[in-house]
Amino acid sequence: MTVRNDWTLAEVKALFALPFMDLVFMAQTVHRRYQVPNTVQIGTLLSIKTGSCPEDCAYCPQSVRFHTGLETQELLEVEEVASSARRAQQSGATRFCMGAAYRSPKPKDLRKVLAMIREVKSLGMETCATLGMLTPEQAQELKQAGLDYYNHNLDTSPQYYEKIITTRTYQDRLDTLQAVRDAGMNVCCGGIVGMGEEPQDRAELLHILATLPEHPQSVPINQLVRVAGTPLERAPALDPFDFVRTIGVARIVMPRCHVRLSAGRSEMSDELQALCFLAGANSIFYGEKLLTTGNPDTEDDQNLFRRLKIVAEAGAGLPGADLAGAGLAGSGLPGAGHTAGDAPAQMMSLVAAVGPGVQAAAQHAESNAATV
Ligand code: SAM
Ligand code: DTB
Ligand code: SF4
Repeated sequence: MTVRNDWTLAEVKALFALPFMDLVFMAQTVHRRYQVPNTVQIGTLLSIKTGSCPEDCAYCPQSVRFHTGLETQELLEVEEVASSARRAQQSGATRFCMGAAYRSPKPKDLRKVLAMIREVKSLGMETCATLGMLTPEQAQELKQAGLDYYNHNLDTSPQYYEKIITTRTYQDRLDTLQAVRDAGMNVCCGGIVGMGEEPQDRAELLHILATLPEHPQSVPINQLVRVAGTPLERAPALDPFDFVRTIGVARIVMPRCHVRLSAGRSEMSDELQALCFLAGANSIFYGEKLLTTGNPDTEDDQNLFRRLKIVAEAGAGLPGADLAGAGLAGSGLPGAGHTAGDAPAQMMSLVAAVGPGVQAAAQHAESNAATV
């Protein structure tokens, strides 16, 4: 099945303008064509360097410019990171993501991070890092050390971006994404919603992501965590249905990617999270902390997965994949080790049966495109 990366902005806006039920129905139908239903990828996050960041991202508790009362932490030692990854693996994680509050990594720090990546990789885990801007050479070094994914978000539309961050440009971000792609790493790139942006900004962000030379393999959709002391601490709350719409449109325009229901889950009800999964989210961070802010209790996530009969996805095709199903037993998360490509046949025929309805809705969306 071919995947489009020639979406027009009018088409993306038309998807946002669909009646909520039509959008969710279409998103779930696309989801069942391209993804394994009822399966969610589980990642674990560790902040390897916390706070004192020179950048001025208005949402971020780690900027040195805002007084958020955050306890800062220099770059951790390699052994501390390795033992944290081992603990995460014992509780079932197959992917380990290391986040650092850098504008871009300095050579000495990068050397240490490369050693961390080699250690985590040697455990047989998938590796992911987010370290700020990269040069092409740094991206190559990370790839050689065994980094599977690099997270670098566009955050919002180019126009709204200028109201949120002044210390680096949108083009800087696109250049880093290019360097990551050129080095052969998987791209993890998404944004934040609920920063006071307009619906148009959310459509533009998804349009840019869906028309990159290659779709990102992971697309985190973060709901702003409003941290006291940051300029966005009083941003108006987003209508939860608009959050779900953002997930749904991401699923439709980037059907093969993992859409991650990322920051903000602590403030969401189980029912809202279920709607996000229905709209095509199939990845979460598991563990009681994100980088510096809270995430749901692991017990709550285990219960949610059980109640929805969602299973944890194995690290498809990567070393350790065979262990993932068994390992997840330790986490308490149901883990059948499902991988893409084993969707039951009856599910596919259900999709075939609803196909014409989706095509009609798509045509409806396209004919609306001129008017929105
Ligand atoms: N410093 C690096 C960078 O900015 O690329 C890596 C770490 S940074 C904390 C990673 C991402 O976390 C940001 O791009 C942003 O999308 C997200 N993030 C930061 N603070 C957030 C908040 N308060 N709510 C939601 N997402 C947030
Ligand atoms: C992403 O898009 N979301 C994660 C991850 N990339 C590194 C981080 C969210 C951070 C939320 C605020 C905090 O905990 O500091
Ligand atoms: Fe620094 Fe990243 Fe936070 Fe921006 S988002 S202030 S670059 S840690």
